[in-house]
Amino acid sequence: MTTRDVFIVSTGSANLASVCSAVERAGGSPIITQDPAAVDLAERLILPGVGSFGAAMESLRARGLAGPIERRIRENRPTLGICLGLQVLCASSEESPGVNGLGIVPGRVTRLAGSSTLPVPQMTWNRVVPGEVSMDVSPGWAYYANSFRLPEPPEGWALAMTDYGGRFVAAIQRSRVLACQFHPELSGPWGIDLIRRWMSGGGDVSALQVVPRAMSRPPSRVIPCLDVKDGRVVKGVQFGNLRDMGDPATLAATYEQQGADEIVLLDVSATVESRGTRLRTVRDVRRAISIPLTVGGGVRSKEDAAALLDAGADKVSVNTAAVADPSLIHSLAEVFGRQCVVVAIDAVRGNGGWSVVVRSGSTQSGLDVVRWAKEAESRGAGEILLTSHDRDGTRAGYDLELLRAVASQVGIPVIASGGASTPDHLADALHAGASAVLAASIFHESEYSVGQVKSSLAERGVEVRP
Ligand code: 0VR
Repeated sequence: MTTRDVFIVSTGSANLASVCSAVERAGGSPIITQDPAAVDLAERLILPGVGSFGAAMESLRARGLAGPIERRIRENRPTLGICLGLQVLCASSEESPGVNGLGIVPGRVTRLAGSSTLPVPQMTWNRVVPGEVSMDVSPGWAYYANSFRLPEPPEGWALAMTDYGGRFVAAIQRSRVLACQFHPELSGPWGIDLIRRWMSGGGDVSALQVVPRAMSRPPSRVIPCLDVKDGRVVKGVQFGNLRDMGDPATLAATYEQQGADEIVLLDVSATVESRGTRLRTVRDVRRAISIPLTVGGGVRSKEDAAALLDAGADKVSVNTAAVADPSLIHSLAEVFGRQCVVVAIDAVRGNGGWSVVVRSGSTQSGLDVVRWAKEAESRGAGEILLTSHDRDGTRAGYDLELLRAVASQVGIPVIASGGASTPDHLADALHAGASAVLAASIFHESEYSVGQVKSSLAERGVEVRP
């Protein structure tokens, strides 16, 4: 075992490729395992987790992993829990009544309250503020994807807090055991540095005496979209006349450096044969960035989703297949957790409202957009990616009435898409109720960098991650 090995518990449905990529960027050698002996002996262990509390605990117990994990944590051996990996250390969770957690941290995980301005799941960046006792977590911005959290800090642990309609535990640390509710592997360089400090035995991070600023509305996210056809980024107008715009991994890395909060990769290749190309593209983009990656286009089943998550996606987007079989939404949310499931809806105006089009805008579904968005939420969607087909690529701005109509009816984040060409367009969409703004042309044509757009948004009173 070299001193750079980091063992990662395979929980079956976690975003393992993202965790492996982050460990490599932090200078470690990731090794995925579900062997109880390896979990027992590992010098360093990461326990990632997406999905439900009950399913995770059932899986850990069924595979004989709960005991070795509990033992090494009680011995304070280097262990990093991520998201659900923090929650399973607790006694229980509202998410899965009757299921016992590992019980190392007293306390019950409860559901985020949310509000009209704070959608649940929390799918955005938020401030992390360490407490008085020094720990590997420094003050900064972290990416969250959670509907549940530990509200009360446990005794005897160093502590960092976040506020999302009320304070909750962002991270806890005791000796070399660190557990984060946020995703350090998706929190850019700040998150990689945190993983590096944890791997090396801790760094000199100054503790802070402040409490997190109360958050009444999460920062808005700016999300560049890479429409990819046969391994190349393309761009068209109303989904047609596609032009080559460059290499996906190169563009994604550029956008992350400019301050992008997430990347959406949309496979618009027509043929099924291109699915292999798609996985290679996802792996290349995953290796190039350490912010959340959503992949869509042609996702028709749990197997398609699992392949994309294994290749490096953190979320999958379903569009045509969900209209054809709405039960797909629930089955994806059940296996991967709703924070992994984005329902993409392409809308065209008509008859005083909007109707859903599928197959890249070529086919009318007969569904009303607002009703379909509400049904998608009720079936387990974590987010809605709402594209105006009429506005796509036209640079005429988002369809603001469409955004207001949907965002006022659902409690999950709505991502605006289609038509942006100026920072004002993005500000208008966010003021219309979108939680995030997706754009392609404005960035691919290099008229504005992501950083310039975010600066303009801040000047217009929109809270963004700096
Ligand atoms: P912009 O208006 O350039 O910001 O476009 C944003 C967004 O609408 C597009 O990136 C994307 O949703 C367009 N979608 C599809 C497609 C493009 C080509 C072929 C198919 C599709 O099926 O969504």
